[in-house]
Amino acid sequence: MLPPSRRDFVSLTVSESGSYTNSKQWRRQSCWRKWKRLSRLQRSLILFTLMLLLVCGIATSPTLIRHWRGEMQVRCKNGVCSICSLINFTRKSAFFLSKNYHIQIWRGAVIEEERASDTDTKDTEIQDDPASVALAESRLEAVREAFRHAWKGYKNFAWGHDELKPISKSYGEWFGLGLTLIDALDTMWILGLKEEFAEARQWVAKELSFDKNVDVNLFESTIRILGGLLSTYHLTGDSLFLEKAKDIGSRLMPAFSTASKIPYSDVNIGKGTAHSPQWTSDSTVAEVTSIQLEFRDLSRLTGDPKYKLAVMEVMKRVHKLDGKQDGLVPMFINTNNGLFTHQGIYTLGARADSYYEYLLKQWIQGDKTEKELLDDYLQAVEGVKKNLLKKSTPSGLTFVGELSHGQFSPKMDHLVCFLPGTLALGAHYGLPADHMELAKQLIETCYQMYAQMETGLSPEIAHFNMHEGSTQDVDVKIADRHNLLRPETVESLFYLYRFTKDKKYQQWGWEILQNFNKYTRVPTGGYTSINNVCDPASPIPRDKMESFFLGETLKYFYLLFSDDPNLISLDKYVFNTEAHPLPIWPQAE
Ligand code: DMJ
Repeated sequence: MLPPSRRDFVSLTVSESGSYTNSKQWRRQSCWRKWKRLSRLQRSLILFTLMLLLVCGIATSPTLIRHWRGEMQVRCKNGVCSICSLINFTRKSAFFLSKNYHIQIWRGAVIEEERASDTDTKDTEIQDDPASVALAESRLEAVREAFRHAWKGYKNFAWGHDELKPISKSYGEWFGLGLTLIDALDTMWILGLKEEFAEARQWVAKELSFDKNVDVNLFESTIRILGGLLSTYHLTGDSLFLEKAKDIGSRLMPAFSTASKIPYSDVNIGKGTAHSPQWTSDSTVAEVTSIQLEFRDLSRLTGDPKYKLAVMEVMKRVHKLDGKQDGLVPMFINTNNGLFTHQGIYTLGARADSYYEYLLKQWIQGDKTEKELLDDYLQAVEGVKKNLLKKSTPSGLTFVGELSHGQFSPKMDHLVCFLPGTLALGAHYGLPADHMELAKQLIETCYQMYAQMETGLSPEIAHFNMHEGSTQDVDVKIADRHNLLRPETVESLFYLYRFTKDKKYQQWGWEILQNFNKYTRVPTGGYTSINNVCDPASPIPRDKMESFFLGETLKYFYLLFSDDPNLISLDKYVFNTEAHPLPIWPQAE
């Protein structure tokens, strides 16, 4: 074998007398003579064949096809940018062009300003060998196709209503505010589905009214409706969405009129009244602490501090409360006295999950200036490590269990699978490197929650085995076998892929998407949640497509399969807990 230095090139020797140039001229003349000797028919045939080859070559070039379809992307490598590899120019001029000539905004290929550090340059590299580009494009198209299929069902059977019931070809109403349509707006924008977006915008302009005598849940309507409208406004610059966001935002404010400043769970947006559920005066901790990104953004956009003040008061009070264990919070808080209730139970799943997510994300949104939020987040991660992390048998998967009055339970909700993504995001922002290591371990576990099921789809809740001799890591109780098309694992796969570029995360996501297509896709349009992930022969449809399937799950699939780090850059945007990207504030504010 040749030494490395001699392996990768061939040499060409040119004689001193210049005979190489002479022989080239001679060959050119002899070709011309041969050409002239051909009959007119022969020449026409050759020219026709060459033209045909040229046309076929252009038509099958993925780069040019994308160019014609308006999918221009600016690619930057070592300070040099190109649009579809056709034009080369510096990154600065790319930004200039984007501003002045409006080079693509569809497909969300938002062109970012030059970035500060050298290490960041690596992030802007795009894997652009033809095979990777073709694979990525086919997967992105598969997501667009899935969205169109879901949208077809929604449009035909549930247009303007909250949720599609794809099996009965009807709809379900929760707030009566077109929840799926609003949740899906920015997904359509990011996926480049122009026609669908235009139809939906028309509905928002003509039909959407918040002047309705209806009780809505503060948290759900904030993350899905307010969050969806705000992010669509940020992505499109269309003031229609800002006006609607202001309207719903101000109608939700009565929820904060409590003695404790801890908001009620329900608001009547027509009457301007708010209350707790009938059976309790408690609110859920995750709910009152996961509305902050949206209301803070609304204050920034309107210049009216009242929204931000209301939600930050909640954070201040929760920050000071007794009843936490190593930074972990209980699941309920009382709206009369502002104290935690049902103490002693700690989970990263339902009712507490997004409290942890929003500690980190508010700190990021505020450009890393709010120290209390960071302190609480760091303490909570330590609390998770100390109290809730264990390994399963036989594979040694790291999982996050629950604590109930000092007793550990190896129960993990699928909802907990937001955590690897959040930990990875924190590590990206300079938090301890072991957060990233933990993120990698946990995403493996979340993937296994899918891979170890007969359908390849995760149950709502998994119980991990810890006793010696167990032959499988995950047990699923009969009541926990359903799958609601939830996004958390895909969300975390997206973050892990963005930060590590490890292709296995895309591959895992691809398997999951195929299994959604296999077991939850309804032929007449839409996707349905199912009752039994353990039985491929009879997964049993539940006849409901949750709005977050379009708002979150498909959006995160798309972002996962995209190799463009500027497609909703994580240095510019922070996603709310319903996958609606909101801008990170510049330091000066
Ligand atoms: C979504 O509404 C949000 O992601 C929320 O934080 C948790 N539940 C659903 C998705 O599973």
